[in-house]
Amino acid sequence: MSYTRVTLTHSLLDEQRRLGRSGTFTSLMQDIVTACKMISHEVNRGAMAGNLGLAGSENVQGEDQKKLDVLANDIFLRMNALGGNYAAMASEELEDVHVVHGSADGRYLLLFDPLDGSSNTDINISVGSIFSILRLPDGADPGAKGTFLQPGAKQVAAGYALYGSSTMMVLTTGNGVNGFTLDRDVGEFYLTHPDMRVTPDTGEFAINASRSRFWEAPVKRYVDECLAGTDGPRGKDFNMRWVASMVAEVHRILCRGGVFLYPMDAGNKAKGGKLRLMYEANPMAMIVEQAGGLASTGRQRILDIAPGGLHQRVPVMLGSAAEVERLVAYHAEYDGGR
Ligand code: P6P
Repeated sequence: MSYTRVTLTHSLLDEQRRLGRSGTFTSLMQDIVTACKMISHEVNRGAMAGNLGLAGSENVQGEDQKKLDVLANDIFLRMNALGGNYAAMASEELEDVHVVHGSADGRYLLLFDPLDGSSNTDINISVGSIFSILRLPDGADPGAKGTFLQPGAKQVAAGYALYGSSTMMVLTTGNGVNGFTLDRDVGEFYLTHPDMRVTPDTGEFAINASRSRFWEAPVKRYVDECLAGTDGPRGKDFNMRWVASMVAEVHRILCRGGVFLYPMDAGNKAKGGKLRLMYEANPMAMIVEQAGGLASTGRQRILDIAPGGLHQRVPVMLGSAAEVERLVAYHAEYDGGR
């Protein structure tokens, strides 16, 4: 039935015509889409292509790189340099900025986590790629880290690819959120989830509960109330999920609501938290807010954070608006001594 569906390119062109925009977004997205198709192919080949296991190297985060981390990073860098749209790129896997030489007319910056959730690659659980697009400010040095340190509210587009039971791309250019599914036989992404919305209420939360001994009081209060179920202050039962793949958690929230928490806690406070602001929290916050949800540190809207470093980590609480509002209220009560 692919012939009856709208392709990702057509969907972007429709949006540009409707919004009177230039042809920028279509060309900006083309190389990202090709990179994600290539990564999907390599992830899906898995053991058959010898793609599993460790690469024998560490990334800037001090994390052991999987072979697929390195492969996905190389694919993103190479494919997105070809289109000439990007003046420079920043990756979770690289300490420094990657300047795109010869990209004289590159007016954008691309930031990405090439393979998020890669601890799952060897156990065949969903992983994904996350990307964020910023403008190159006039006269700015594309090779300077400071050029990238723009608040998430400045993103012109954000999205992710989810390499799951099907490969999907979810994308926002600031005018809602659309989901596309890859038809491998045709090699095209087709619009299958138009205008994705996060339900304001939910009965499902996602957190790594093995860290409960480290949590701050407002987080513990929130989770304990969910666990108390119908007999507790929430008066209803909750379900819990934890995939250890942010892309999979966010996608579930876009599909059926929910709240995802990776708080800063006593165990990761020295690093500022677990998730990275520039290429994990910011793009996911833009997507969730564009779908009617909220994204906060518990004390600040994520998209308002003035970045202090390219690999800065932040607390993340995002998803159904009523739940994030509750978490923010609990943090305010705690900070206010109430
Ligand atoms: P933990 C994956 O490494 C990641 O950055 C997110 O995708 C995921 O939500 C989180 O870390 C998982 O963390 O502590 O459960 O391994």
